[in-house]
Amino acid sequence: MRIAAFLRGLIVLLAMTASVPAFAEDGYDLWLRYRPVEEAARVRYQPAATALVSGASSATLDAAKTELMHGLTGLLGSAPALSPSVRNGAVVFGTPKSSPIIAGLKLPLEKAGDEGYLIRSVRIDGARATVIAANSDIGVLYGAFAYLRLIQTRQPLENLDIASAPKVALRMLNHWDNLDRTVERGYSGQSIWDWHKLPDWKDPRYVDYARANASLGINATTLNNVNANALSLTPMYLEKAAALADVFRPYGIKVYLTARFSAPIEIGGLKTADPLDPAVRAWWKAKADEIYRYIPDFGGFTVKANSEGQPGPQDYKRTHADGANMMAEALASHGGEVIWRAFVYSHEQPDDRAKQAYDEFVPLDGEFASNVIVQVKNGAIDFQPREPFHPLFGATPKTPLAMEFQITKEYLGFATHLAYLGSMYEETLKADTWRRGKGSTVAKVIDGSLFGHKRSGMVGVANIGTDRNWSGSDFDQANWYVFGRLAWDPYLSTRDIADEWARQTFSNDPAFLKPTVDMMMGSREAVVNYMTPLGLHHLMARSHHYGPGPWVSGGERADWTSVYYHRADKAGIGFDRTAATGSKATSQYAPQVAATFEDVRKIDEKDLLWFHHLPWDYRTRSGRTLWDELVVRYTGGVSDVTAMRNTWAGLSPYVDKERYAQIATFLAIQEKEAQWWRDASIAYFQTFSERPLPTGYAPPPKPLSYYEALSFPEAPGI
Ligand code: GCW
Repeated sequence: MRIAAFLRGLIVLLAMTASVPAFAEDGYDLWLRYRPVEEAARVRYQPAATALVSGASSATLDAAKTELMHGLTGLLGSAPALSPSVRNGAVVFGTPKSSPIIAGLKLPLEKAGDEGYLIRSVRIDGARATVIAANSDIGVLYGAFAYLRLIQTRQPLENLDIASAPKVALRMLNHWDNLDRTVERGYSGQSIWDWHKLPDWKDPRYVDYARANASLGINATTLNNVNANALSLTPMYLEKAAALADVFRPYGIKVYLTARFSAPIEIGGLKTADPLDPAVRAWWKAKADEIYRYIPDFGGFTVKANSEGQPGPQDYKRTHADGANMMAEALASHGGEVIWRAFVYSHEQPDDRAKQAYDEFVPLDGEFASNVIVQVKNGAIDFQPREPFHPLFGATPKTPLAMEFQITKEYLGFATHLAYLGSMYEETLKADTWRRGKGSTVAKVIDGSLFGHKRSGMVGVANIGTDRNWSGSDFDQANWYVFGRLAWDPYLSTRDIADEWARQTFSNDPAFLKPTVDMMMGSREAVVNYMTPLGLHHLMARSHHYGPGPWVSGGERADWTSVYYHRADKAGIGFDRTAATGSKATSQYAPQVAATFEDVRKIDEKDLLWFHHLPWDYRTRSGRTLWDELVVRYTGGVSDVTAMRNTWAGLSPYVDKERYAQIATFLAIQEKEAQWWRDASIAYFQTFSERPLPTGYAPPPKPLSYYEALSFPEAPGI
């Protein structure tokens, strides 16, 4: 996407008269394609954007200027003039400090906050102009992207009066990237961080990564895997991380690193990592001081401790608060913070895994230092296609929380299945915790408003890799996009975001948009149905998690098997988590929520078997037995994918050949794998239900033993 290359491409494009879709695209440009608008739009837009008027410069304001220049040139077919003064069609951008013109306008910039922006149509000395104004340089850059989005999505450029400021302070990606460039649960190639060649070779891709994130307002990135390697805190790697931080700084993105709890032993030569040991505390303090010498605006540490074999404070009989506070103290004088993950559970603990994080963290509420944020996965197990919201949301009034969503599709079909995660994110954000009465939504916990926290966060486990299209598939780019947009404003409609994304990524043609957005909005529910309908969860194959494995049992830990979760037997299926007869996980929710989850007559059937073990003949609301309903849902999930394929087949006129073809093929893979999930799951559960399939529903074509024997030792992402 470098400018020269882009302009060359543009000339070629303009020289030819064929329609845009005929040109192959490889997805590299993401939603920042800036392809020429159609003639009618050009005539409408061009008079509003003939010149760029900037003021004093800075690295960030220069990035805004470059983006506006690049974007407007691409969209409108000619470069805007760089003008020192305002004339008709001027786009004036800056802060009151950088631009005397903006200072003179006395705009209501309080609406923009520290990071937001205003975009307004104004008259300056009689000339019609547009201002992109902010209190900070980064706000101007965000405003520049928002302005270009208006054109890319064909919004009017007249009478603009837009004010936007992020609702969530920390908007962060977590890369589960290892120093050897493998990516845990990554399905889009290798890590984009070329550690070996850093710090000298700074891949131009890093700039495009920063641009894409800044276009959404993402302002932080944890570069490395939470299953951490202490080496990343050694000088050699700090120098490399510093090089990345230098690239990202103009784009408002702060670098964070994961901190391995046992680092004082592994790279510090100490005998212990006990957080209350003075030598350990001194080591972390010195380490923090050292990091800030490399990266003066270092964000802080992201920590996974005492979870899935990672070291942590409990190894020394200390609490998570002891561990987090030790690191927080080391970072505090530099303005850094600790993002401490609540994804903790142990197989030595006999209680329901879904309850463990709540039991661990609720008693610690009030004990965390003020620069600690606790990061909580959307649900209590692990990024399943559907989970009820995590009971920790709203349960720790004194502790600011960050939402952790998974963007990479570990449990939703890797890179090939089309699953727009917007609907899943929205479902969690809109869930009502009832912790301060009706309307205490998860979104209000996450933006800090429910309990008045200034800092809180939204974190996404990235799906970015070296694949030319960044995310493994074109539609997976939408998941990065929707994550970022929701981090900025968790109240946005994810249908609107899908529409916005599809316009920028493919086409503004209504004949393309309606079916595409409908397909995206239904796609996650299709996955839920062909993998884990009715509240079932954790049914995937062992270890690599590719494909169905409801039969997974035995092995080193019960909580890594499927039978632990579905509990199917001759009597029925589902995990009894009720207070009356089960694990009592329902009691971890506010009484109003608990009462709904507890009662089979009140619970939404989407969560039925998450909380209840029910007989195969239990009557679901459709009137069908539970067994029949299960088969109907599994089968419906597959037919939904068939329908998606058909939809896509009708959209070839609107999409360039290369992207069209890959998506079509991926949908075919998805259909095949959906069928596999359905058949294998039905074959397996039928051994318990001992019932025939409802009339008209085809039996699995192969015996259960066939599905059980399938093996994929080299599946990606481990
Ligand atoms: O989802 C599970 C994954 C692990 C991951 C872990 C976590 C980074 O299977 O690969 O480890 O969650 O979130 O820590």
